[in-house]
Amino acid sequence: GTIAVPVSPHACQRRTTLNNRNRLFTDALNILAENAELSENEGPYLAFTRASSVLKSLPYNVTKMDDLKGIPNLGDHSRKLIEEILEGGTCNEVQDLIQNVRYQTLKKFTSIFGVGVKTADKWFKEGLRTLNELRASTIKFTKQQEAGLLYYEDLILPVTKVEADLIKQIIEEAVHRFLPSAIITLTGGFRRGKEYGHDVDFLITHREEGREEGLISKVISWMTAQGIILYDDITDNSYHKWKYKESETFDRFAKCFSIFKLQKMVHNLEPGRTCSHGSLAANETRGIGLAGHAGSPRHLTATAAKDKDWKAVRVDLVVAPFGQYAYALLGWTGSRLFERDLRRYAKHFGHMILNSHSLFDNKQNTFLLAATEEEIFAHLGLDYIPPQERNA
Ligand code: DCP
Ligand code: MG
Repeated sequence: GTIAVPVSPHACQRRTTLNNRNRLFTDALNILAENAELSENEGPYLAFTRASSVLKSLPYNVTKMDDLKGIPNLGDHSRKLIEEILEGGTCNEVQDLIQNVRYQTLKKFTSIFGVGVKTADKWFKEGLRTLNELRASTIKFTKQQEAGLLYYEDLILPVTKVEADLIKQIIEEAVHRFLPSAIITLTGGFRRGKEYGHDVDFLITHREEGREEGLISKVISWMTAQGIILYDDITDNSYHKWKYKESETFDRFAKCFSIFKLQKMVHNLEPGRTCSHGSLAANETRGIGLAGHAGSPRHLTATAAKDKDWKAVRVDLVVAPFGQYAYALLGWTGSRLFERDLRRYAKHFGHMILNSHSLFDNKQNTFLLAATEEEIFAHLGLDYIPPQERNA
């Protein structure tokens, strides 16, 4: 008979492509994970996320409980869910959740740029249920939330790979104006081969370390003058203030969370908005008018926003010094669980601290340098996993 290769309990030791053969189960588990996250139950959130992830990595469709023999990361709750779906096609707990008003409302509120679980929960407890109720309320929004509400309808649309590549060209043009040989890399889900994303993530560096300093504000200023930027929030590099032993969720690179104003291409019009509706020419005329007034979209009403010729897209720009580039690239490529398990693996099996800046070896009391992702995996004693197989 064949020798079964054991499935690792660590996402960073599994090859997970986008070809998920167990979507029926992973979709259900993701809903339970999401609900746990919205209730700030970290334990169940991780358990359901890990259960979903291990099923994504399997090279076969699960058709019977026996197919799960020896598969790690599946607790009683997750196994019960799989069994119920195998028997009847659905899971009651998931069906109930989808109908649950708290789940629906928190999911909607946290889909607003700048709104986290705590804020969403607070608004829910105050009796708020819809975006229009939020908009009509006396809530004091942050600048980020204001932008999130203003561009909400665009920002919930998936961003396509074509749009991501277009944004890359725009950023390249802007960056190269100030730093001609800067390197711009598409990271996040698109680097893992995804066709759609919720945003577009970029990493910027330059071979001569130090040349990248101050770049981000120049680039954003120039693009703002071009009318390309609808919102920006720049954070300066604060790595020098960091004690590397602090475990932090966020890195300390110079970065900008932004919203781009992306001109729609004619072939990019959504279905239903064809020439036969007779409004294409009118739209385009109006579109050109709008594009010329970069400052005014903030005051667009929901009605005026419907026929515009541009789309608001969330873009994250991160600038890394060249010596930290490989770590930044690994840290920003994801997936989130892959990153989490890389760090956990480094800590428990290598006695090392991994983050998006560096790898510190506690045994040798030294930083391990790396010019490529391959070298980082080697430092960790892991087989190299390419981005397309990090979709854990
Ligand atoms: N990241 C992380 N931990 C976080 C946030 C981000 O490790 N708390 C890393 C891994 C992500 C990458 O940054 O893959 C980009 O974050 P996104 O939220 O944009 O995630 P993706 O690009 O993977 O998904 P999406 O397609 O939804 O944008
Ligand atoms: Mg992304």
